[in-house]
Amino acid sequence: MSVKKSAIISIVGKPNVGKSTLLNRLVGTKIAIVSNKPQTTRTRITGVVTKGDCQFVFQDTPGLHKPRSRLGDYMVKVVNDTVTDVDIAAMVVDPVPHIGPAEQELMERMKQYRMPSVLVINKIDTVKNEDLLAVIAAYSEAHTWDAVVPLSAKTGENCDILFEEFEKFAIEGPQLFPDDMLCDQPERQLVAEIIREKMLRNLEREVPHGTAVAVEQMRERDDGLMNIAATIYCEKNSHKGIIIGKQGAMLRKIGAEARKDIEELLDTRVYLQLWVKVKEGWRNNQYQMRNFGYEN
Ligand code: GDP
Ligand code: K
Ligand code: MG
Repeated sequence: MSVKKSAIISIVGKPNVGKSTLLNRLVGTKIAIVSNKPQTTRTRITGVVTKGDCQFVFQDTPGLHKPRSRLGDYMVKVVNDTVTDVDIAAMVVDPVPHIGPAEQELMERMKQYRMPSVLVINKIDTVKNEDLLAVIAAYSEAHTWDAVVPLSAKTGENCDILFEEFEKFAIEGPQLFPDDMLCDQPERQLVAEIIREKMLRNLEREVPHGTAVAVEQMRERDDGLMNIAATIYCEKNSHKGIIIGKQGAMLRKIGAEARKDIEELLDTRVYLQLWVKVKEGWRNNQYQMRNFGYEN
């Protein structure tokens, strides 16, 4: 069936509310990084779902935060661009009846731009039904929502309802992406994001936040095995030591965990080679940032 209408949905919200988990759930595959540490998602990730005659285009955006460096500025720019150029805003929140400054600011912007806005109260697997009512009441008082959907991105409960709500705001027009497309990011970037996720999971916070991953080679061998070579760039020699670990143990752990996910993503066996290099101050160097793929 050919697509006749589309909805572009920006998934916004403060860090750790479950935006990436929700995106993965909606797209049905792992295209965004999930971790319990903030700022995991550096780049804007777009997921595409085609259902019947409607195409849903989802954008996962970094959370709102104060910029610390040029990379921080860039991330804030991505957030601003995203909120102005989308059709629908889906604000994801934790199931607590307290509205923070990040939510406040997002609601103001939605109102200012007259965007259709859907409130997604996530993580309902962690609260009792009666506690949910207080959350709905608090948010309903603060903003006029086009829809309020309590769900669990983790278990999938209620996630299908979101599509119905978004479809109400779909706009007739030309097809935006091919039917079978899931994600607009090149595989190399996804592979790099997976390696970063494993560093975030395994290392102390200061180390992975100063790193970038460059995937230098991705080549499929005749027997189907995918050869991947990637370099982890860090800011200090001491960080390099931590990433590599005692007799290479940490790097092996990161590599083994990353390989498992990459195999799942690419649906093929993977041979992953990881290197660690020190590149001082890469975060403030615009040329290098472009090299790592952080430019629009
Ligand atoms: P983001 O920063 O908004 O993209 O949030 P993530 O998707 O990275 O999720 C942050 C943390 O919340 C992770 O540890 C997720 O596993 C967890 N999480 C996300 N959705 C749910 C949910 O529906 N229920 C529960 N219990 N945890 C969730
Ligand atoms: K996160
Ligand atoms: Mg995220």
